[in-house]
Amino acid sequence: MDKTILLPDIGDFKDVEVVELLVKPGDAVKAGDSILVLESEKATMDLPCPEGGRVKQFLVKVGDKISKGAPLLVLELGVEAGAKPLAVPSAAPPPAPSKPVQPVSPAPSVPAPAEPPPPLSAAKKAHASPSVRRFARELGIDLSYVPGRGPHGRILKEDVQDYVKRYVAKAGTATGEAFAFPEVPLIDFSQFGEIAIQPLSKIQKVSGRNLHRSWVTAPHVTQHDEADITDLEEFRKEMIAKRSSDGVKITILSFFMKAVVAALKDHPKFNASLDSTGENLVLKRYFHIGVAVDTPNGLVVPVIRDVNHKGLVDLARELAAISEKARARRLTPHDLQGGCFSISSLGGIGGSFFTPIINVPEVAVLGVSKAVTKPVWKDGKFVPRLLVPLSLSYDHRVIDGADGVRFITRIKEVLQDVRTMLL
Ligand code: CAO
Repeated sequence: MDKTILLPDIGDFKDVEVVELLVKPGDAVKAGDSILVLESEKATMDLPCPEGGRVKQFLVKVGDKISKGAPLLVLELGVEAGAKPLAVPSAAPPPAPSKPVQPVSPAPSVPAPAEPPPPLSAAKKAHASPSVRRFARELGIDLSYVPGRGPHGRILKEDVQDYVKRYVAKAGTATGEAFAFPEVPLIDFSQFGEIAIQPLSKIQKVSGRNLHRSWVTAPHVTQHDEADITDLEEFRKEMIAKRSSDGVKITILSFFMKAVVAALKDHPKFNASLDSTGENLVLKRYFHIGVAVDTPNGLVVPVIRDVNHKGLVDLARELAAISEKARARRLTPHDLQGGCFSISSLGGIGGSFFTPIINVPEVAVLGVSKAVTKPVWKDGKFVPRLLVPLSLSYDHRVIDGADGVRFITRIKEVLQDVRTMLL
């Protein structure tokens, strides 16, 4: 026998909005099960079904405004709750919500939640207070997706918040929770001992954001090698002695800049950036090299322009001037823009090999560590040679491993015999 369920007297309310249907045609319900949610200006309420049976047809839909006595649904009486749902005739009005509501919709590329949507009938098991339902609705969350951790599986506000947090973490990755960025735990370090809080400098905050962006957007590969700079150092010292009256000391870094330009000319893909679509390379015909400078306030990367047109002495002069300007915090935006490739030299400090981080949108960076004299097998015997460790990081989206090796080999070739710079 069929019975039409009407909206009972729910107090002093008229034109109350139907905001959610909690069951669908074919579902079996028992007396007291919530069948829909109403929302007035003052409150949100679940409406219980007065009798048990199987839902045959809804006579209202989400968005309808209804008052006492309005027909809500047709119920087939005498069907036990828990009975298998019937196939819904195609003529029946579509169940609502017919599609899971996407919890957040920042961009079309955001992947769907990793777990498959639960069956809609789970919605009626989504026990939650009206205030939690309203909270979920404000966020656009379908509660049937949210696991409840309250008594008897009731969904709490914290469950909805946790769900959103997990979704947002997951949204950044197509591979699901296992590879989502794990949250950094909040730890009160003072529980372990004395602490002091030191705010980061403005430069540290800005460079930290840039480094993080580079690290997570560009898949880095770092290729290491050593270049024999024994002859280069001899030549440099000779030049310094000859030009002592200039007051300019030719630095090793000037040679590295020239060697990098020679390699960029031979391998134009390294003097490029991906365009905003990620589908094209923007090849640059100019040669502006960024140099990482360590300042008391943090790391900055001023740019030396047109390195291809400048000699070693000019480069050394410009390098000294720009690093002094950086340390005096007098760099202008122009000084920091337009770089094609960066060099990070820690050679004056020490260490051997490291992973420099690409200054995105550039596609590669050269790290230089401290040159050390080592025994090298040459012409049938070991000879002492000055070897400088080189670490080339490149963006693997743009550069293949073979190109990476060719590029570092060309740099090495130039450093080992500066005459090849002219080739
Ligand atoms: N191997 C051995 N010695 C080296 C060397 C190398 N690779 N590079 C430099 N040196 C020597 C120099 O010849 C100089 O020695 P002398 O005074 O006896 O001639 C001494 O080390 C100091 O050099 P420097 O580092 O002051 O000068 P530079 O021209 O080589 O570098 C600059 C200039 C601005 C790059 C450097 O001062 C600097 O700030 N380096 C740090 C960059 C940095 O922090 N990078 C890390 C980025 S990731 O966090």
